[in-house]
Amino acid sequence: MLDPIPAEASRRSRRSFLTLGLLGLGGVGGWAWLNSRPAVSGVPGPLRRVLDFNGRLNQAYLKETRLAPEFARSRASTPRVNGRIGLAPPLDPATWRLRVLAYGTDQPHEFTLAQVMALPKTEMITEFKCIEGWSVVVRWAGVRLADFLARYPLATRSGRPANPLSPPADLAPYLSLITPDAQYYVGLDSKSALHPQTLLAYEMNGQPLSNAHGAPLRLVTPLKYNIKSLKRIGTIAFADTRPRDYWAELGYDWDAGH
Ligand SMILES: Nc1nc2c(c(=O)[nH]1)N[C@H]1C(S)=C(S)[C@@H](COP(=O)(O)O)O[C@H]1N2
Ligand SMILES: [Mo]
Repeated sequence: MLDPIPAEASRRSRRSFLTLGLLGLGGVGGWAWLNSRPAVSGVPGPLRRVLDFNGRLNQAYLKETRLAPEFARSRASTPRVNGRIGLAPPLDPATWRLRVLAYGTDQPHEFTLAQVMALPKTEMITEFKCIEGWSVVVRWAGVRLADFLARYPLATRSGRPANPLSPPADLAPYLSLITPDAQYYVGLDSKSALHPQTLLAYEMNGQPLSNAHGAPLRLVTPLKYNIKSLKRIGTIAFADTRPRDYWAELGYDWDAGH
């Protein structure tokens, strides 16, 4: 392993300070506020009930976690294109599928973009931070990974909807994301994967994602450096041990939190 990047140390103290402030915001009020974000209507009743149930569980969970700060819409701008690993092959959105391998069985399930977009839409305006030292506020829209895994229960051995309170033996401890060509790959712990600000994003600043920014679907997780926000998702899989991670293999912190 290489030494930790020097900038990491100075961010630590700022992080504990922010955490204190956000604990106050991040409780039930934070959840209610997050839930008041625009969501698509027309979600079938039973599905909405599953998601509401999941939301109530998340509410309890959120008391013990933190939210990344959100910003005014006027602060949002478009980040530079950074990192093109895994984006080289041409991609036809019409034939693209999100492949998800069910935990425990590795049985593949395929989803069209329309199926993903049929789930409740979540918007967030968060800071997008690169380990190179720049950061930009971006308005993202997509589907919470937690909502996806509540509707399509592929992250648990039992086949029950995944939520942060799922018994540890039932819920996969790790999740892996891989580009269709397998050139870029990222590992996430389940707590981060099910965090309410972890999105399967399909819009940046009100526009469909461009190819260079990760069309048709990318991850966004504002609690982590951007190295975890994989563009152009091909496959999601689950694992019992830390999955391979492109930048961790080059010496960066596997968690990459900030
Ligand atoms: N597939 C893929 N995703 C990726 C990368 C990459 O090289 N390939 N780079 C990461 C890094 S380091 C950054 S800073 C962001 C940049 O996202 P953007 O191009 O949308 O600004 O994407 C992340 N996701
Ligand atoms: Mo980055």
